[in-house]
Amino acid sequence: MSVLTIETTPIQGQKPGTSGLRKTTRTFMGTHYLENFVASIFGAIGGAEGKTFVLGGDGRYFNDRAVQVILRMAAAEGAARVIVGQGGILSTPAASNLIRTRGTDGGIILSASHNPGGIDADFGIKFNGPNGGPAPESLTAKMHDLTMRIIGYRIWEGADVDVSSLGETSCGEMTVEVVDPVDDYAELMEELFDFSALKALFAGGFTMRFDAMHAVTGPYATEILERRLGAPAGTVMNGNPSPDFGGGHPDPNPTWAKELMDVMMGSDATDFGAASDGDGDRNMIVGKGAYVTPSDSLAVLAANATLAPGYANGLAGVARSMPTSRAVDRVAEALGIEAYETPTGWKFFGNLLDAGKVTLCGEESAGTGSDHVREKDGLWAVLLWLNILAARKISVAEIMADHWTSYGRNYYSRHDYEAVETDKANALLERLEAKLSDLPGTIVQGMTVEAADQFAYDDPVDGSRSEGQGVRVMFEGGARIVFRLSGTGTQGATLRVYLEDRVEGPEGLDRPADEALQTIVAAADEIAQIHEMTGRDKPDVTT
Ligand code: VG1
Ligand code: CO
Repeated sequence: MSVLTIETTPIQGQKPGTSGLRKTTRTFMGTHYLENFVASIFGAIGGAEGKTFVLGGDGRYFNDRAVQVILRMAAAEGAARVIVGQGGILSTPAASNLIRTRGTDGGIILSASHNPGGIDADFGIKFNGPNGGPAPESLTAKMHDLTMRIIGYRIWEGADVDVSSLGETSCGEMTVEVVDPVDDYAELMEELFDFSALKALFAGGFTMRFDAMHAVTGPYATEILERRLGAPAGTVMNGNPSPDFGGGHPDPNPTWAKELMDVMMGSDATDFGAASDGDGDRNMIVGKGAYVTPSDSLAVLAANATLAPGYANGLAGVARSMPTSRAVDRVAEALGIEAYETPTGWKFFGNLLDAGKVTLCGEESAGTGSDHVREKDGLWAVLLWLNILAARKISVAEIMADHWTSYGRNYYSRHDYEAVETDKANALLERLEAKLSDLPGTIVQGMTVEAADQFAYDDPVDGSRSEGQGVRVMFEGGARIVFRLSGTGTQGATLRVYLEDRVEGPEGLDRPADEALQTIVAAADEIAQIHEMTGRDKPDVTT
């Protein structure tokens, strides 16, 4: 048994996007594909020698093989120890937590998150640093640069490592420690939330459904909701993870979590409904007959966070990604705390969290989280909602109505045009950028454009600048449209159009969102000529 040096050549396109490197599973299974990227991760962080890493993934097809390759490459590079979730499984927030609590040099997470899994679907890999958060752009750029120059990589030649039993084993001279994927994470949740109040809530007959969508949160939700909090068996639905997520699309939104939506909008609705995605970092919140948009959820959590023990001392500040609605800004204003606006992707929250500038963060794409880890966290959001419901003893619909009465409402929707030809999508955005300076002052669908720009972010902590993060068109009165291209897709381009309108109240706070946003939708098409430029009549997914 020995370390082998394998010759390789650069593979085009190994450029991490919004959240790591995401490609079709077959692409990852291609010769040297995974290996080249892993070698470039190790290269970008200055080598693996003597270091300790966390390793795990969402259990999708190829997770098990990738774990074996990465263990053998880490061993060949001289890593001291790799902490692996049993069976190669770790949810993204649980991996972030382990990186932090064990003080490791970082971790490798295998997931394409909300993208479908299977041999004909998607796979992904990302590196998180010692703070538990996704590698910043400067580091992912270094990885990409190394993939363009790679000539070889090292790998330990040996049998597969048994990651199915807890405890220590080895791979070459490297220690492999197999841990329970759920334990440490569940402990952390017990520290943040009032578990005795939550137990009492369920004991009092409160009902909920948690849709794990056949993905990684199944075991986490079953342990926490059913075992530790005493929710009845069956509270967790689709709780058995499978490598292709039961053939579904593990994206918790009304389109893909239709099974749960049907329950919650029907006569058998429970008091509370929630779902999470492939790797457990997203959440969908729905009450009896009341869907909560992620942007509103973030605002409600910020307004009520002090009801949970972990946040009883108040929030340092909040942050949201630029396309996320500005509902949370109103809460921050009322609380007298700072609200930061960052580009899309959790990696931009890391510095703000590390510097203690913010406590809660969120994105319109169903991601919410706090400074307890450095990733968004699906179950955490569900538990914070439960904690709030237990304390306030009113329904989700009542919480929303009360929130809008206090802060006004930001009607919000996102329209996705998927697998658009890349040329057409680029042309649409280029055309839009070219006319940005002419837009202010013009009237579109009866609304006056106040400002229009291409969003750039200057990180207040490290001074780095990220440009080209999406086109914003702001109207007088608080409406806004954002256009950007997805950085997580694997087929063509996905155009995301984010639509927002602001109503101060007290009138007009309880309209259906699609109806309330009709003018904004028409304005978006008029400004970007989506129909002409893409040939699409309507979006593929509306959330
Ligand atoms: C999408 C979302 C973004 C999220 C990212 C990763 O990115 O819009 O808010 O951070 O997915 O989420 P994009 O570039 O496709 O718009 V996850 O749960 O897929 O890691
Ligand atoms: Co995810």
